[in-house]
Amino acid sequence: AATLKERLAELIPKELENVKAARAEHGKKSFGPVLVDQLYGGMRGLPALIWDGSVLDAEEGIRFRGKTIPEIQEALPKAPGGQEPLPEGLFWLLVTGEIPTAEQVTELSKDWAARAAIPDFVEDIIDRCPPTLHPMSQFSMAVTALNHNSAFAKAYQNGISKKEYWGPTFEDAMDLIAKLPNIAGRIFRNVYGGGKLPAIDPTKDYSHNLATLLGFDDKPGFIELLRLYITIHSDHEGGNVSAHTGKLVGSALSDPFLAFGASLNGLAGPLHGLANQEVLIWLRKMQSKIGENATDEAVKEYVWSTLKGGQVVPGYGHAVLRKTDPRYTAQREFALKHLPDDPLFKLVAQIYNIVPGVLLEAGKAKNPWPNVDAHSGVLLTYYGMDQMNFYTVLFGVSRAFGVASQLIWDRALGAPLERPKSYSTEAIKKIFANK
Ligand code: CMX
Repeated sequence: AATLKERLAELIPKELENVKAARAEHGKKSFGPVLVDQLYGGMRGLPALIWDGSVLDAEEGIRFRGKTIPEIQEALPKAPGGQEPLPEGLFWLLVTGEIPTAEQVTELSKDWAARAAIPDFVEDIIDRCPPTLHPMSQFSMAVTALNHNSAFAKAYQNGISKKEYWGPTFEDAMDLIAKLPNIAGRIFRNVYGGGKLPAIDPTKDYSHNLATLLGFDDKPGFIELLRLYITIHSDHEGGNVSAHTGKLVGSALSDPFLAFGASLNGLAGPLHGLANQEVLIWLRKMQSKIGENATDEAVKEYVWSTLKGGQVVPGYGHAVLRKTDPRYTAQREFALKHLPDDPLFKLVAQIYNIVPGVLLEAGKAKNPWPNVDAHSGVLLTYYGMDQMNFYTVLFGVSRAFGVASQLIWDRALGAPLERPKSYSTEAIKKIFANK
C-alpha cells in the first residue's frame, strides 16, 4: 500500500488540473457585493479563502472532506477494541480526501512515533518557563523554536524550486504533529507535577502515547476520549482565527512551525480556543455561588448575572454556526455512554436547557446554541484532568492536524502571498461621499 507521501505525489498533479479547471470556469464570477459593514464587522461571511480539508455549514456544522462527524466516526479505522476514530485516519482523510486502510493508519502511528523526539534546546526552553506562564504561551514558544530544524526553511535557503515546496512542507507537517505530544507532556508535567516524562511507545497510536506522556494512560476511557477529541477539534474550515492565521503566516513562506506557532497564539484567545478553559472556570464559579444541584431558576439567574456583568457566556455562540455544534453533540454522546451520572455533566446538560433561552431573550447573540468548548472540559475533568488552563493545549495539538494539512496543499498548489486591501475610515468616507 502507498504511504501518505506517495499518495500525495499522485494526487497533486490531478488537483493542479482540478483547480485550473475550476478557475477557468468560475474565476470571473462574482460572489456578490462586499458591504462596508463587513470591513468593520470582522469580515463575517466574506468569501475570501480556499480551504480544502473541511467546510462549515451554518445549520449542519462541519464536514471533513464532505463527511459529517457521525460519518467519520463510522468510516475511520479504530484502535483494537476501541470505538472512536483514530486521528491518524482523520489526518489521512484531510490530506487526501480518502479513507485510509487500517494498515495505512498503523504506518502513520509508527512514523509519528519515530519523529516524536524534540531537540534538547527546545526541552530547555520549556523547562526554563516559570510554571506561572500560561501553558499556551509555553506551547507556542516550543513550536516556534522547532523552526530550527525545518526542512522547508533549509530547502528554501538552498534554492529549492517552487514546484518542490510541498515535499519539505510535508516533512515539517509530519514532524510538527509528531512532536506535539512530547511538548504537551513536558509542559503538563513541569506545570502540574507528575514526574519524569516517559518515552513514546512506537507500538501505540498517537492518542495513546499522548495520554501516556500526560500521565493518564491508566484510564482507557481517557485514551478513547483523546481519539475523539483530537478528531473533532482538528479542523473547522479556514476562516477561524487559528486556521486563518496559520494559512496567512504560511503564505509568506514561513515554515509550518512558524505558521502553526502563530495559529496557537490566536487559539489562546478567550473568544476562540481558550473558551474551553473559560467554561470550566465559569461552571466552578457558578457552583461556588449557587451550590451543586442548583435549581433551574438559580442557574438562569446566574446566566443573567454573567450577561449583565458585560461578560460572554463561554461555550455558547458562534461566528458561523446557527445550530448546536455537532462537535458538542459528539461529546455529549460520549458523556451519555461513559459518564451519564457525573454531576458536572448533569450541570452541563442542565445549562444546555437554559442558556439558549436566556441568550435569545437577551437578543444580541446571533447563535444561542453551544459550541465545541461547552463540553470538552467536563469530559477531561471526569478522567481527572482538572488542570483547566491546560485544556487549550489539547485543542492546539488537535488543530495542528487541520492547519498542517492545508499548509501542505497551499505549497503544492502554489498558493500566493495573502494581501487583502485595507482602508481608513477617512478613505471610506471619501470613496462613498456621493454614492
Ligand atoms: N454570551 C454573551 N454574549 C454573546 C455571546 C455569548 N455566548 N455570543 C455572542 N454574544 C454577543 C456578542 O458579544 C455581540 O455583542 P456586542 O454586539 O455587544 O459586541 C453580539 O452577541 C453579536 O455577536 P455574534 O454576531 O452573535 O457573535 P460573533 O460572531 O461576534 O462572535 C463568538 C462569536 C464565538 C466570539 C461569540 O459567540 C462568543 O463570544 N462566545 C463566547 C466565547 C466562546 O465560546 N468562544 C468559542 C467559540 C468556538 C471556538 O472558536 O473555540
